[in-house]
Amino acid sequence: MRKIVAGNWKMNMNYHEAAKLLDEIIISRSSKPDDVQLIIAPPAIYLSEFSSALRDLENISLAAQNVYHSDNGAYTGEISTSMLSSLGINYCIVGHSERRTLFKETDTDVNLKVKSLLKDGIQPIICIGELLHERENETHFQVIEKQILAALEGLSEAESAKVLWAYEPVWAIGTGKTASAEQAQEMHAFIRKILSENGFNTQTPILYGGSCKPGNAKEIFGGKDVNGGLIGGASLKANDFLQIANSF
Ligand code: 3PY
Repeated sequence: MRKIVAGNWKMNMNYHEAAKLLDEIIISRSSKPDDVQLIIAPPAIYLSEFSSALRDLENISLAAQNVYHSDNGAYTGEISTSMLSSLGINYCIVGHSERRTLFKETDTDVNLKVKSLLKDGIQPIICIGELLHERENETHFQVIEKQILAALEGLSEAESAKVLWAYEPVWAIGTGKTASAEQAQEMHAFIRKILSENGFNTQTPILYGGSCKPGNAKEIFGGKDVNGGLIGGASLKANDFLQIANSF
């Protein structure tokens, strides 16, 4: 299974800071073997230039952090999947908990975005995760099952093979709390079970996200169903991000 470490830069860094960080990552990875695929998700405004900078590098790809599902039209401020595809963007994060919570993105929105991305040849990184009270009242497995099935509604097994998953317990995002390696592995195995029971592809990467950092990445990535990470804050420092990428 492919190992993937993705950096979700969120809405951080001005252009100069972002370009410097990308350069540091490129310099350090250009001499590395191709064993771990890095994905960088910068703010959308930097995608065009970064995609030119990364053109010849196979082990670093770009992801958008969000997209709108319609092809074009009067949707002020939005970006379409075909626009991303025309820049050669390979991945797009969908359904991050910050989008679900702050921007009221629903499971239906996630499903529409996934379909639109696949139509334009972009691999969605679908974020799923339970809230703190859902873990505490032990409904976390039901929540995750519902999110998976809603995201893949109407998709074939072949289409589901193009999807990457990111399990991001919401209580571990921006809180400094991390799921234990056992909790992460347990949920990742559950995700594969749900995919299998519903006739979807089970061989797609499942990343862990939520306060993953150099100090805990190795332990978390040790889980047999954990294929890498979607990294928030720690992806904003080249050393931390690269250390995480070396944690397999
Ligand atoms: C985090 O680790 O904080 C994330 O939200 C990664 O997407």
